[in-house]
Amino acid sequence: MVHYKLIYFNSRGYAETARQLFALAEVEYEDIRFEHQGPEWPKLKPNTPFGQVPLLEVDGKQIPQSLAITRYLANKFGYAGKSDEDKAWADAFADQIKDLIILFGPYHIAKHAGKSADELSAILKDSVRPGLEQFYTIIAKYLKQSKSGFLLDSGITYPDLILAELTTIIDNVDPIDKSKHPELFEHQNKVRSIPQIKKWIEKRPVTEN
Ligand code: GSH
Repeated sequence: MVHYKLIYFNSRGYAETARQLFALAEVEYEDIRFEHQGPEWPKLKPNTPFGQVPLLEVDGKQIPQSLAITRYLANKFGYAGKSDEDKAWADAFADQIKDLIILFGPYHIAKHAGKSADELSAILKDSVRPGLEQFYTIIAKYLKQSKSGFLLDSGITYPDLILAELTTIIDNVDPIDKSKHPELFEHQNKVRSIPQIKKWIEKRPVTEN
């Protein structure tokens, strides 16, 4: 049996989609977590390929970068898309969502720098929300026309997991207008009510992000 070890800080962050893929496929793995400021990270960092986590170990062989890890697991477990074209579209959705995460960069930097609530709201309003609205409109269009209720007609793929987790996080930071974008919530509920995902969400360690 393949031995998987997923190494990350004690948060959902960049490792959560990989964890959800293990849950969805009901594949066992070691969910190794440590605190950001703890003693483990400075020792591990020089022994990681890119000096960052998450890191996946497959029978001791290292794979870095969250999207590479996610795609690898999605391919292994059957959640990368059925045809080559579906795979390309799944990757395109994942990349589109990654662009959205980049959009939140200035907000995260300001938050970590301890900026006031007013300053954070101004950043959200001026530099995040316009891009966010554009993203919601595009994604909602694909969800509306999907035959499966997931991003692809052929059923769930790994970007559905990324999207559902992200809309949950964003909704906590900057509430999404439910009447304007009902598809995003329908999608989120659809993903989160898959029995394996529901079970994982109920049992996963509670962390801030
Ligand atoms: N593009 C990378 C990915 O998607 O895996 C980003 C990974 C990343 O930013 N990791 C952060 C990290 O390892 C934690 S969220 N920080 C510690 C450090 O750089 O020393």
